Amino acid sequence: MVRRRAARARAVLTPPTGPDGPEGRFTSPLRGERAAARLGLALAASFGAAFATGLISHFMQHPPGWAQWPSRPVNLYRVTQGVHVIGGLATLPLLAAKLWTVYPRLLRRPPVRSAADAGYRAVVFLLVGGALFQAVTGVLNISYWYAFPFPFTTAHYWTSYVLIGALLVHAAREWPAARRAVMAGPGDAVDRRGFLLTVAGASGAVALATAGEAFPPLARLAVLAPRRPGTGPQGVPVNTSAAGAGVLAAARDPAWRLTVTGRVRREVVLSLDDLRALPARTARLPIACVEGWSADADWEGVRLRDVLRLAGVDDDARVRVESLQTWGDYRASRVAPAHWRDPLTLLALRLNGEPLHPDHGFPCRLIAPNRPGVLQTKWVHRLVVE
Ligand SMILES: Nc1nc2c(c(=O)[nH]1)N[C@H]1C(S)=C(S)[C@@H](COP(=O)(O)O)O[C@H]1N2
Ligand SMILES: [Mo]
Repeated sequence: MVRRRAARARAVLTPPTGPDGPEGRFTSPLRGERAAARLGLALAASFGAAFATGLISHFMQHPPGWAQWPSRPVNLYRVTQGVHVIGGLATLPLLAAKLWTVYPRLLRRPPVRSAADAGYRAVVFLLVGGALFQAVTGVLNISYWYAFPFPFTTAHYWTSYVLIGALLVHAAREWPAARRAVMAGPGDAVDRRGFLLTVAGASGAVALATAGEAFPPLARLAVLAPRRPGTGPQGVPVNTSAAGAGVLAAARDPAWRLTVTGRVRREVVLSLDDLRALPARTARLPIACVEGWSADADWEGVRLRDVLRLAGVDDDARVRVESLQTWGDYRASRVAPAHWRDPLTLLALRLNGEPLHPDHGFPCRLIAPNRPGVLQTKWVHRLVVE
């Protein structure tokens, strides 16, 4: 049985034309099974890591009712999303090398040999198409180039299931042949080793040129990163500016108030001076954007839980934090109990020793530990207890 499966896998992998010898185009060391298998293993590992960290990001932003994310460790999301984006970018050279290695097989004639073969070719089509789709949409998204007509997060999320499903089928199917290829003697390995080292070097170079967007010691190398720590007002990058969000006038208006409403024992309305008069707390916390960049900062403000308790809220309440923005996906976010009860969760009034810059959320913005950047709502003006 095992032997028959191996034979079948071999039939799929064996070139349809040309000799089986080293001079055949398909069996050159670089286009051979061994290079393809090694690259496949590396890709499987990085797709697995991207899938796991992607699910973390998705479910942090869309928490199922029965689960709650912890607010600690403070840097958890920063790390998982850094792995997702920087790891994803470092995967691109691997993907390109793998496709280069196997494309004669993808384009072979005749394309389909039997019904089972047709089914498997469809899986390979989903695998290659899914991988390219994730790569292209991911790169465009972190480059702020929204060239596609569909919502990025929804498409990237659902495609990941298709991709991982196809990868599992492909891995199960190719495993025996790949194992044989990797276990076989060294053969003419010199070229192949050089090729694989080049690909690994390209992956490492991409990682080095981007990792500084989340890891400050490498910031100076981050020439490919769209955002770098230390840049932007008050030393912290900005995604949406106050002017871009259309809130500049409302944020500067002296009539600005913070209202705490909803399921509260008494509605509370606070001016900026009222907030400043509450006990001031500090926290060193990162902004960790879903696009992979992150930056540590010193925040000062009042604890969200202190403000909520002024209004009288139940311990298991959820809170909707609303900004002055009247449009846009990030104009509000929900805070679950684990986060609002955390003493590090602040309504920040100051950043790195100065009053918040308008682009960072003046007069008041949410900052909480272990939370995606999209949920760190700026220009807050209403807390609605649900
Ligand atoms: N109201 C509002 N809050 C927002 C956003 C927004 O567009 N509108 N962008 C979010 C995103 S995507 C990130 S990464 C952080 C960035 O915060 P910063 O601009 O202060 O660095 O703010 C978040 N808060
Ligand atoms: Mo973000």
